[in-house]
Amino acid sequence: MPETQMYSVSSKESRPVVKKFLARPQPEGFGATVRRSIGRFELKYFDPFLVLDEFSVSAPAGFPDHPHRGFETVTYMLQGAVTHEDFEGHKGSIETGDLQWMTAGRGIVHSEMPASNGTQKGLQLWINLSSKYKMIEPRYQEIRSKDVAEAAKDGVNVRVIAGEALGITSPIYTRTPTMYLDFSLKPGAQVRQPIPVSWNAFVYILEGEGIFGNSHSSPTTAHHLLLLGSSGYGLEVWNKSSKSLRFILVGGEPLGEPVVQFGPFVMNSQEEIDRTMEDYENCTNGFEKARHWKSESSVFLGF
Ligand code: FJE
Ligand code: FE
Repeated sequence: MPETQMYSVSSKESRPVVKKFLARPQPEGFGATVRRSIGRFELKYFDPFLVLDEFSVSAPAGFPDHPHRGFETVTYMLQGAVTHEDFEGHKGSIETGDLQWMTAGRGIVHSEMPASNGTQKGLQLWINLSSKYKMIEPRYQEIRSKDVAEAAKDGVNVRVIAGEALGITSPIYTRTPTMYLDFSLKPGAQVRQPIPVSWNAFVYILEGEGIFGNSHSSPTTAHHLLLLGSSGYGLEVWNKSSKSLRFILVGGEPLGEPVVQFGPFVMNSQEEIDRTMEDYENCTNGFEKARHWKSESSVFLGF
């Protein structure tokens, strides 16, 4: 058999799971809790992904006024609602199933606080921007739950946050090429999802237990992150349990650039970080409107 044909056979197989992490709860922000899987010590960066937090927050805790520069934050609500307010007057609440795709670019200062009583839960993913886009104008893309692209087939439901699945495409524009899929599989269901070659990809399990990559492997349960290897056409998943399985599958094109991070600032060099801290301190180069701004929730809570 010619070599190319042999490779095309193996490329029909699933990407393997090469690493598995359990994300344990840790304090973050002001009295909030996150299960951080990407962005912690053992996995500082999974190009182009900087942070994946499964957050849980109840009033009066939250994430009061803070800046961002050089990347995008994607907030996807799982339960309850979060109110965001930024220094340009952009304000609103995102509720269960809603999505906010924020391109911080050269600078955003905002607060993210619980919108109601009870526990608010969601996912926040930080996606790095390439050097040529780090200083672009900030931009929001927001989608209400009812407008999220969704498809169902043979016990599989997918919500397409970014990219394409089961013939459905998300309207979200991703500056860094990204796919973000929210899958629910009924007991006995199975799915095969292509992933672009050369992209990094991971799974984070939200509910239930699933078998990923190899049908003979042992099941993985909620709050685990699975890093996928680079061989194979995509991912194959089986729900052999008696409960439904929910997980996200996220993939992105690696940037292959140096990353220098200082908290919510992510640039390519220490020099750029130093300049960013000056810009934030002096309210320049994108942080002008931070000078006289405080979010209403921070004023209300006395921050
Ligand atoms: C933070 C910088 C930040 N995880 N999950 C430093 F941007 C944040 C921050 C968040 C955050 C917000 C939401 Cl809504 C959900 C998050 C980090 O705002 F906590 C620190 N310490
Ligand atoms: Fe933020």
